[in-house]
Amino acid sequence: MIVKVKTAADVPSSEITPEWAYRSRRDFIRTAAAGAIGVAAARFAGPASRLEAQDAAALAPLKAKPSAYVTDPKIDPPNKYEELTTYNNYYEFGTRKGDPARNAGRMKTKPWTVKVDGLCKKPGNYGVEDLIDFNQLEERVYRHRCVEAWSYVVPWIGRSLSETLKKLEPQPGAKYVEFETAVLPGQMTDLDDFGHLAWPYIEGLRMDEAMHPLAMMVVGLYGKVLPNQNGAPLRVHIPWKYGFKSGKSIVRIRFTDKQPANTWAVQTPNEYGFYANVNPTVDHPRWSQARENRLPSFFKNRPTLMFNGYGDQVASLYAGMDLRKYF
Ligand SMILES: Nc1nc2c(c(=O)[nH]1)N[C@H]1C(S)=C(S)[C@@H](COP(=O)(O)O)O[C@H]1N2
Ligand SMILES: [Mo]
Repeated sequence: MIVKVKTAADVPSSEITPEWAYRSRRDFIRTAAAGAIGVAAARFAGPASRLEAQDAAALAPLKAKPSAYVTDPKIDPPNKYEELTTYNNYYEFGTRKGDPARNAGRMKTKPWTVKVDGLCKKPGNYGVEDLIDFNQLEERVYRHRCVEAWSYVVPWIGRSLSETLKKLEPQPGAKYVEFETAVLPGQMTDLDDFGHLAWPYIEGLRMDEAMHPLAMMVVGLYGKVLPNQNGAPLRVHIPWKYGFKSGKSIVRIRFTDKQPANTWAVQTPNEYGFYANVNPTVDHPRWSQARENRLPSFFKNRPTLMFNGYGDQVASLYAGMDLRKYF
């Protein structure tokens, strides 16, 4: 079969789009081409043969109640599904923003086991549906702010993380909770390609942060099961913190009395910390955090909000702390 892929010269100027949209579309075309000529691609191009996007149409619908956790649609309308699922950070599947969408299709998320251990009364191995009640799901629209200064607005489906943690009965000595995320050789395409991060990806929260009602355990997006590139089958989202605090595809929850060694802070301690609260007054050593670009724009078209706009709810968690120090 011959696939005609448009070249730049074929594209009328009316179709000129922002770089990221263009790139994700090009990624899509490449994926489609790899599928159509899969046999030939596998024979001639090693890396191309592993490209495998997930079929979004096949994702099961999820029922969720509306909730009070919403953004003002005039100021923060939800981003399009396509934007949220083709511009991602999930380094286990590659470091370019289009890589996770292109590569994560092979990840098997059923069955899935989450190991629970450490300072709690209910350690053990849990399935996703043991950890979160699928009859009680809520839709929550949250702003998501990456430390890289891009942001988008996401209609997640899930529950407060506290609901899950309460079931596990943390002991009084548990001061922190650590999340370990999946490492799946043969299913994740870039475990070897990226020499900088030591897998597994680890993140953590202080227990009072984790129990805050805004902290969310997420299983869905836009009325459907989470796409793999967004962290299926379950991930957390902590909307007042930089995105790297929100680990994807969680396989272990560990309660501990010591501050977890989170991956990015271990990797680059002069650039990333444990708390990582969104803060426009504390710049990254290599860029300003004063403004952000709300996708699909690539202009820094918005001021960054303290605690990503959730300060009224969460600032009291940090009373007495020097927020400039605990970035
Ligand atoms: N396992 C894992 N979790 C991860 C990451 C990652 O690379 N691996 N990236 C983090 C970063 S930097 C961000 S901004 C968010 C991105 O989530 P999204 O792609 O759903 O927007 O996931 C976070 N969780
Ligand atoms: Mo991020």
